[in-house]
Amino acid sequence: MKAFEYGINISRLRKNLEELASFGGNKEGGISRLAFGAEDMKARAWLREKMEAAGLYSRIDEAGNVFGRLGNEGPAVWAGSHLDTVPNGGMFDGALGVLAALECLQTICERQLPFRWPLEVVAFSDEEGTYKSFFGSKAITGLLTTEELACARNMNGQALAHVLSAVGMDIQRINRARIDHGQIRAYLELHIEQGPLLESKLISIGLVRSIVGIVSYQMAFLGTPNHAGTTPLELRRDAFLGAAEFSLKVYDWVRSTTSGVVNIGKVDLYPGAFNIVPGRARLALEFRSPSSEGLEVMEKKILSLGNEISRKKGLKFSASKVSWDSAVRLDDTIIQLLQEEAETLGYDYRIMNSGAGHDAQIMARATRAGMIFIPSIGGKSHSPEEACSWDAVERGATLLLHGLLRLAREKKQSK
Ligand code: HGY
Ligand code: MN
Ligand code: MN
Repeated sequence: MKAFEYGINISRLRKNLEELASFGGNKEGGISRLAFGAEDMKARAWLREKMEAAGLYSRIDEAGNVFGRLGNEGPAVWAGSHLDTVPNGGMFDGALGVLAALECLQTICERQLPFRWPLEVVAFSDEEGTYKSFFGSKAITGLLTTEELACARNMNGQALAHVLSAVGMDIQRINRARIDHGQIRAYLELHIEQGPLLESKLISIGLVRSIVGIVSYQMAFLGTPNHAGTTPLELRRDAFLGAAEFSLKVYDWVRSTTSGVVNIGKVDLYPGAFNIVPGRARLALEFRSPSSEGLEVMEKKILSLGNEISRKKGLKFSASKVSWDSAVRLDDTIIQLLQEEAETLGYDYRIMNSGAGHDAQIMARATRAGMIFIPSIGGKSHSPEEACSWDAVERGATLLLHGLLRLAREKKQSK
């Protein structure tokens, strides 16, 4: 069969992406479809209907992951991503991987393209970490500990256990979502690049070799709240000034010394008034590195800067680890296979690393995992301005289809 006979239906995929964007869409053009919120739950129900209409068998597991299957029992080839977004995010991050996978299976089904192994679309829960990063893929692979589940909270302090029961789920049953790794033959994820590289080099496709490691911490500087008019500057123990000095020193050190990045994405001052010297400053901080050793070095230095600066300023410092996800290398045989398919299709490609986290980095611990990137316009993501061209979407989804068919037609055992 020639390459063009395998084409997906880009108008249908576009319509589905635009429809999904209405769940949680706001007036500024952004999307807030936070995990387990009302819009996320509506989107899951919508996806299940789409799956059934496409001729797939759909189900939802104990962790809220949504599946759509084509074919019978037995080890399956998976493709997907996530439906949840960051606050005020864009319409492609996650959604593209899920809906392109659905489009591929629908194409295979309606054109009756032959395959040996079943195929499965998956939409993982809470990839963005509203409560727990990679929650759904970790539940499936059995990587969530009871302790992690008990500690998982959102930025407002609401517990995961509480939100799950509000949507009819049960934290005690999450471990039932675990799937025997032998049941997953391989996993593919299509995603926007979320960075500037492909666009700047005019390259159509990225094939991912490794995914960055990510660590997040809640940190606090504690000082003394006091009157902002009467307390002399030199006698204050201002928690904000500790946090500010710490932030600048951490950024300088990371930039000058490491190959990683750091971000302080949320700062809360307490009590929070014009006329009160801040008694407490809370920071949500994450850092990333392409290597595990890099993460360890960064953790040590960042914590020691927190302690050093707080001591110097007469403050107290506390730090509590929220998550640690190591860097992973994706499967070389999958990269090779996608490379061959890209060449058949005449797509130019580049093998590259991902600075963003993805469910593929969790799935890589259970099966052969691979990722396809398409260019992000202006390199923007986690923002309402996130965009990519429909031609790029079509190329990415077509390559996904070709990759899935190769994997679903394999003769030999995968491992
Ligand atoms: O934060 C990340 O890298 C991903 O978008 N969840
Ligand atoms: Mn994201
Ligand atoms: Mn994503």
